Amino acid sequence: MGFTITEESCFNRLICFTIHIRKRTHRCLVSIMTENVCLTADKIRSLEVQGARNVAIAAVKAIEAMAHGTKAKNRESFVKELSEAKTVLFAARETEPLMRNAVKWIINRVEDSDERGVEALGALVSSSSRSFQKKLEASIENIAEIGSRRIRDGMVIFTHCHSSTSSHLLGKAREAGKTFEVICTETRPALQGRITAREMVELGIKTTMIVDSAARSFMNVADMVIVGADALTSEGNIINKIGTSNIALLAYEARKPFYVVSELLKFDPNTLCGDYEKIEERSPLEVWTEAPENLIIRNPAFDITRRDYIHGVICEEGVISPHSIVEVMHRRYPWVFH
Ligand code: RUB
Repeated sequence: MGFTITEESCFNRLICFTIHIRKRTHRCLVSIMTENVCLTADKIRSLEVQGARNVAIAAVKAIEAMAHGTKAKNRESFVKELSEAKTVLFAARETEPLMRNAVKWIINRVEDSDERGVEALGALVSSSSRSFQKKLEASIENIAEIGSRRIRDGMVIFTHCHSSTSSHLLGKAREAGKTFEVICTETRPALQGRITAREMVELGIKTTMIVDSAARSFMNVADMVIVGADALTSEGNIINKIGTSNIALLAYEARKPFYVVSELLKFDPNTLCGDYEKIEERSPLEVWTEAPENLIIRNPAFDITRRDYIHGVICEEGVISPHSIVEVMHRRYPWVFH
């Protein structure tokens, strides 16, 4: 099921180390700023930067900083630097297509340009990174605007983990003067539910936090479930924090609508070619630091919720059926398929 965190960080360190060695051998070929990329990758891996959107933004900012401080002497070495940064960032977390799409988009713009000068290419990376961030900003506003219309006074909204997109939507509904309550899970093992709980309380929303295993007991009092997403697949399934699929089943059993709020760029085009989205498996130490020897602990970070349990995907195109994701992607972001 992919790397454990220990193997994964070793893998990342190995890449950074390889870059470092190459840097010493071919002085000036690789910029010192690549270390900044390694630092960002570390923050992403350790969850200091958490949630698909924040991960993608941190990655494009790291690429931008690298391009800004590049010591590359020509186009070829600049492109090579970008490609090395991409490898380091992609390895930081496996289940993050938004980050992959964002970085690929920037690199494609460089590769497609006729510019030869490193300075001009650096400027192109900067403008691309900023324009990507602006697009993300516009998307989250759009999603919040659309999604908040589904929230009515007196509703109880159930949510899981921490999604900046869901929180923004709930904040928007609150801003519109709607009165509703939130139930959030604590989200073992990394407890991201506490981030959601804090945000909701700060927004003045009546909030109840429950342990993950209490989800079924509280589903009956909920009116609607809203969760974020890390990945959207070609079959219309969604991948989000471990436990999301259990909650979707509970919502189905209790006949409560289950909505996913997500930028469309979380779509993984490789799923169309038959690949499965990889599910990151994290360190067992996140689950139990002093576990008995020989105990096997599994700690997958995400799970797959089948489209059959998803009422709708609230995205920048509106509230869409999970079945139509590929079609909408073709229309809105054709470059993802290239
Ligand atoms: C976070 C998580 C979030 C999605 C969407 O997991 O599963 O629901 O990433 O977040 P982790 P956003 O804490 O392991 O990164 O809406 O902010 O993109």
